[in-house]
Amino acid sequence: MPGVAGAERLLGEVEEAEAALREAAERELDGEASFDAVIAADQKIEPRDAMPDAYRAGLIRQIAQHAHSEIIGMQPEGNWISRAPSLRRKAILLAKVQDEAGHGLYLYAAAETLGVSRQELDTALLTGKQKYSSIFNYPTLSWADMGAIGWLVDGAAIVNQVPLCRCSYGPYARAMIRVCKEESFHQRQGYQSLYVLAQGTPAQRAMAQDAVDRWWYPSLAMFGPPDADSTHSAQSMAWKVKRFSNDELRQRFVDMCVPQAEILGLTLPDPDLTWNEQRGHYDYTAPDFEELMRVVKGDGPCNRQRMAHRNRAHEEGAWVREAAAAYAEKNRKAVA
Ligand code: FAQ
Repeated sequence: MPGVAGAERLLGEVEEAEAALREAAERELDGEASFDAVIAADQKIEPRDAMPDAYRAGLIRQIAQHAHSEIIGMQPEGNWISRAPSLRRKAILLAKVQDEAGHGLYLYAAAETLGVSRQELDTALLTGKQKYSSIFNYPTLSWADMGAIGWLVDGAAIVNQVPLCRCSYGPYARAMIRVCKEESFHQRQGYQSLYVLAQGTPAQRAMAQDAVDRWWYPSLAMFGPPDADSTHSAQSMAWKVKRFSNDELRQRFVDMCVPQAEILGLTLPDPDLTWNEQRGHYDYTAPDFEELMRVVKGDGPCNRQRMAHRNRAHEEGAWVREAAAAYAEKNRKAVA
């Protein structure tokens, strides 16, 4: 498929990270290496290792937010499963949304290894104590949004997450390998879907362009505040959780999208997007970070709707959790 060279490169990076993880697991550090020595040696911290409280708390914050994003992120696309234009597109979208649920579950499991329970994490999401990504507070207005989300939102997600495959906490890094492989498929299906619309009737083309116009800046904002305003970056990079800054990753994403948009024959909604020979990167207009902060604080177009839906789904699922707990208890007694 045309236009996915950037995505191919990212998938290559995931495979290299996977090989590095295997290699790290085989190497042994002398005796009981301290936390700092493990980090300095680019080894992985595992659940039973000693770690500073702030490292543990910071990881719980990030992994939980990431898990919640995957779960809330099912809503904007789930909205279109019943209206997909063909059986094939419906099956693809169903599979994608199920993948997001799976990602949420691997990530909750990774967070649990840090000593927090699934119930605590659920409660933190449902009460708004913990956040989820700003991007899922925007509405999906047309079928073309499914293509734009796959291309831009999953595209931004993998640019941000491929470096996390090399993060210093073993369970998070391992979860990210699988997540990134699946996100890569998501990105391609979105791109392909948008490509078909862009080659279609004038109305389909206009719908594709409108979707790109609406999703571009929220996707740029996904990378977080500019480096100067990022509260966690410095510590997170010192601990090798984050490997690149918010602005570095945002730039990488812009550089990847411009040639892909050209192949689609669609424009990105930024008249100032120009190649800067000196920097070797595209110059671009930054997203509105005040809007990002408003959305993060709960005042985006769909925050209330997303939270109400999640709370309702949780209440309606109570009987499933009770049945699963009763079944587990029955099995436990049978074994005892
Ligand atoms: N939305 O100091 P920094 C996906 C908060 S998954 C909401 O720079 P950090 C898959 C941040 O938490 C998408 N909040 O923070 C999919 C902090 O607040 P706090 C999710 C944001 O952690 C696709 C404050 O601002 N991905 O898309 C956002 O160093 C399609 C200061 O920020 C991840 O979670 C935001 N955009 O860097 C599913 C990846 N940006 O907690 C369905 C893992 C910043 O102090 C369909 N996370 N904040 O109150 C990360 O890489 C990092 O946490 C960042 C933020 C880069 C998001």
